[in-house]
Amino acid sequence: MTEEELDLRTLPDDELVEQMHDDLYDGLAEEIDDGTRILLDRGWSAPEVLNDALVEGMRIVGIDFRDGILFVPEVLMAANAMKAGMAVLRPLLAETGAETVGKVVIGTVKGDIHDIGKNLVAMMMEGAGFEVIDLGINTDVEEFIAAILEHQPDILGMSALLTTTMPYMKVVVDTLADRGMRDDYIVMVGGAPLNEEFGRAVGADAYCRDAAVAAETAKDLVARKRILMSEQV
Ligand code: B1M
Repeated sequence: MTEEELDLRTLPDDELVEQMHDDLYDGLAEEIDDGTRILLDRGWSAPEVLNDALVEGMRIVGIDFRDGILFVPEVLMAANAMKAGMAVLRPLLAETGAETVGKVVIGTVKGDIHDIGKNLVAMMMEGAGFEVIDLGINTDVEEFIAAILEHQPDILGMSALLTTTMPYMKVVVDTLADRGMRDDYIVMVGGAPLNEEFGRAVGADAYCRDAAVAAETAKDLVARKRILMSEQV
């Protein structure tokens, strides 16, 4: 049977998920949209579809990109397919009906155009009840600071996917400190090449390994900040 003839609905869950990994690899946005909807119809939760079908598929793409089997145009198509699935999941991940628990300004740092992970974090934070101001990619320190001054968020979130761009997070934190603003905001960082130690080294309040942890950590840190502030009054 050719790709065109394959009816995704006839596949059992495990084969459908495998097929979605292949479709992501091949950058087939429409198929990813279909597969995502089918799994949801079968009772899968949005985070399950996200992690098992989409993020896992993207992990496989990443390995072959690293090993020189896939190149930028193919990875862009895979990213585009991933976004098609995320567009279906977005309202479900954001659907809590919770009151706004705080405000987040988030962006991918200067020199870096990776935004899939950052978008997921933004979505999960929205789902956790935050108002999210997303500055997009390639964000420099002045853009971060202008947004902070304009929106007065509880949290500044920065994402980086390249070892060459992750040090820029320290530039942002240091600039905040130089301008006497560092203690006014919670700083959260994340991205595949980062770790706890790096988070501490750049002076962030938290490093988060994934979007779910980021949303939980954000809620926790904002709640703690509110308690501290109420004790100071
Ligand atoms: Co790029 N790329 N890429 N790429 N790319 C990586 C990162 C790489 C590891 C691939 C590899 O070699 N294996 C490698 C970096 C190597 C390194 O730095 N040591 C790499 C490279 C080298 C490059 C280029 C330099 C390639 C080139 O041009 N020669 C170039 C860089 C351009 C630039 O930024 N200036 C480049 C370009 C691209 C594309 C444009 C083709 C595309 C991006 C499309 C897009 O984002 N719109 C792309 C992609 C897709 C990838 C991989 C394959 C996948 C990244 C991804 O989306 N992962 C990636 C390989 C990999 O990481 N396995 C790779 C899925 C996503 C859900 O995970 O982003 O980690 P992630 O986000 C997670 C967590 O990290 C965390 O939560 C997210 C969700 O759970 N998280 C946070 C992220 N941000 C957070 C913030 C938080 C908290 C948690 O708080 C605020």
